[in-house]
Amino acid sequence: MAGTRTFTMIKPDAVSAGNIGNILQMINAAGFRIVAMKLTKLSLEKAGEFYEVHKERPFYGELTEFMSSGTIVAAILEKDNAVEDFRNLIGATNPANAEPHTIRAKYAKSIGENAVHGSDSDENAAIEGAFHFAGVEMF
Ligand code: FUP
Repeated sequence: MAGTRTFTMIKPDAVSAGNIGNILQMINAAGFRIVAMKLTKLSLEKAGEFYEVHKERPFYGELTEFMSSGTIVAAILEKDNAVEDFRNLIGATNPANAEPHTIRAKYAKSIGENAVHGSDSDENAAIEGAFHFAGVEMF
């Protein structure tokens, strides 16, 4: 039976640090199947759209500038309980609070440059996946 889906981005800090391979290895080892994946780059405008929910937050400008500062890897992942299990795999938003075995504990630099994104609900996973991928790019 197919599992549920989540959406992730390997963020510009982790891509420029050469950690795409290490992070994908952790994702594979945790049992996620890759449904869609690409190397891409967000314009400032597109990053603003993606993070629209955070528009009023004080870190919005910094966040959208950072997310459009370099290439990212966007991917849709599938597994039973994908959203929650992936949030557990990536760890807390602030790497200082992330469990040691998590992606953010190993590869994030700070709360802002935190290596990976993971959707926070099934509904947002579908919206975020469709933001980056057409149906024919999902396998
Ligand atoms: P998360 O779901 O763990 O990615 O965290 P949030 O949705 O709360 O925040 C989205 C992104 O905003 C984070 F990945 C990094 C950035 N952020 C900051 O830069 N400062 C903050 O205080 C909180 C979040």
